[in-house]
Amino acid sequence: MADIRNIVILTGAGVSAESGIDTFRGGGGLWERHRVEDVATPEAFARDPDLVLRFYDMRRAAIQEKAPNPAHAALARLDADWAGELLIVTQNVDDLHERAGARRVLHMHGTHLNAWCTACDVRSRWTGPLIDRPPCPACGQSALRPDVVWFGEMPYEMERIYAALRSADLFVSIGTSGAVYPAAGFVRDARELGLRTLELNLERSQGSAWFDETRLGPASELVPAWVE
Ligand code: BJW
Repeated sequence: MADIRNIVILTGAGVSAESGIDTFRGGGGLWERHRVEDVATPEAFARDPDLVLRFYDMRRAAIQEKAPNPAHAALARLDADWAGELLIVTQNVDDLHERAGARRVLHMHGTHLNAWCTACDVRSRWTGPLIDRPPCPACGQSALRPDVVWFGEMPYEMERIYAALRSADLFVSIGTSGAVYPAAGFVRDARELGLRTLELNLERSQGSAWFDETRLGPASELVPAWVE
């Protein structure tokens, strides 16, 4: 990495899989037990808010019992040691990057640890259940939803992500299937911008053909090996 100064790292569910958090697709993936369109769209929330809130309450509680794995730890070491620009863009709504010690983390699909009030638009730290319709700490109305990005909604901080890509030399994708846009398109954006591209994944993804290099294996092994 001698010629690399600035890095953008995209992470997906695969980086947290070995912490015991289910991925979304493939064997044992979340959507096999809950159809994505039943839980992860604004239309689903309007149609059956109890189902959606129960689903997210269950996942929020489960995530809080999990711990970072060696992949999160290695990225946190890289973040601490890297003198150039570095941005970990995670699609994950868990906080395992932060709990491992990483600081330069952007949650493009939101976070389980916030609730978003649809009445007053304020986001508050929220680690408990939402199914009982608790009042918003800011306005007192009972209109809280999980602060996550559903299909059809705009992912967060896209301008900041594209700005980081424009000034980076290396794009690394870790544990994501390349099935969901706009994140799935970052590798093509990176190539057009002239970045080097590296994929670390358990198996080939929908985007593998676009990377300069793909290394296959579990994130808990591949990420520390790449960072050291
Ligand atoms: C391991 C491992 C181990 C396992 N070690 N690896 C047609 C074409 C293009 C786009 C669209 C289209 N039709 C609709 C769209 C847009 C739509 C979309 O992409 N749909 C697709 C289904 C086609 N996207 C949107 O609506 C997005 N918004 C949007 O586009 O706004 C407009 C816009 C336009 C232009 C610019 C910007 C915006 C919003 C998408 C929101 C996604 N939300 C979710 C739910 C979040 C809340 C929650 O957690 O419930 O985000 S869906 C779900 O998928 C979640 C994830 O972040 C996301 C990605 O999943 P991820 O992380 O890749 O997980 P998996 O399970 O798919 O893959 C795991 C990988 O890990 C696998 O590859 C394994 O091999 C690997 N692995 N174990 C290493 N141990």
